[in-house]
Amino acid sequence: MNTSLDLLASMLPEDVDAALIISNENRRYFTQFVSSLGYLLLTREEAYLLVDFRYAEAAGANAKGCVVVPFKKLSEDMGRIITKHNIRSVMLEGSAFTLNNAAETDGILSEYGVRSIHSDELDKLITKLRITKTSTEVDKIIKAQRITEQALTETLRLVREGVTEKEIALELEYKMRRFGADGVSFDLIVIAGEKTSMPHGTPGNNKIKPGDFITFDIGALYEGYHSDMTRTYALGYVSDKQKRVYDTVYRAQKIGLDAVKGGAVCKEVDKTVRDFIYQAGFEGCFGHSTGHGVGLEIHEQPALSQSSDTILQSGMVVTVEPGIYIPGEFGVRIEDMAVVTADGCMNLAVLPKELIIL
Ligand SMILES: [Mn+2]
Repeated sequence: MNTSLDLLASMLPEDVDAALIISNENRRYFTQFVSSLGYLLLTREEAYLLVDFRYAEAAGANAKGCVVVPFKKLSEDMGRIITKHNIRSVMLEGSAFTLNNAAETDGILSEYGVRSIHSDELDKLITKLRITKTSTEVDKIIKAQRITEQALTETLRLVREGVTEKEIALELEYKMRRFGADGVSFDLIVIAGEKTSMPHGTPGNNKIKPGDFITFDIGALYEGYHSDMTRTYALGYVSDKQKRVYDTVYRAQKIGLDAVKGGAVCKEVDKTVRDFIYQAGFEGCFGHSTGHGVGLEIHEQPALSQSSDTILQSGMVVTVEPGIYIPGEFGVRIEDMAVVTADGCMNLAVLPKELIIL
């Protein structure tokens, strides 16, 4: 087994013999192998990756730390492992099993007299590992971020009156792939004008016009790792109100980054940012969390939310992304990703955040 699998095996509760992991992200996290289907069965002695014919050859060559078992009939191949290791109880990855998956798996396990445990306990153990990143993981996130910034920088040259949100979003996605991305981290958000008051608006065919804010909430995917960044630009000119809102978000975002450090409580970071925005006169205009973890998933632990008691530790990667949204008028959000260190954080974004009027 490799380090992460060994660690997880050592964390299994005493009365549990094995863990069954089926989510694509977690199979990838533990074995480095990418597939759209597979079963990672972890015992204290050995880890097995069961895959079907489509992945048998590639898994045999590339999966790390586990024995690859190509299966024809899942119940028989899983049964052999259960018998070999005398498995009596298996913890399921609660968040990944649908009701149908669980019923099928329970059927197989019960054939062999194995108790299946449905809970979020295994998910919590895995989160404990994934919540802090290794330097290899951080390097991939940084690479994804650099690609995002390079693509945005080049795409900004095309932003002018009359260009549509969809055209810009398409160009960005193309450039990300040109610069080495494996894909986008999520459907890119490029929205302009009144639509910027919708935090997760989708690009449309409306044309950009002078006086618009244009919000880019974008990220590239690199070797499974995501990046996440938001910048808000203006075209032509801005009103005093736009300027005031931008300046408030800009300062709130800086306050948020200053609050991110090892030992800080997530909800306290959120409160610091939220209080600043509310006291500046924008209570009710910031309805989402201050930030979230980023890694193999675009939104993962920890959450910089009003309810999270999680304590930040070195190696966590979080976004800081306050915004102010005024329905019918406009919105502004600024977002960076940062790696938590013992006494602060290292910002992974290098693009400027001062208001830029294109
Ligand atoms: Mn984000």
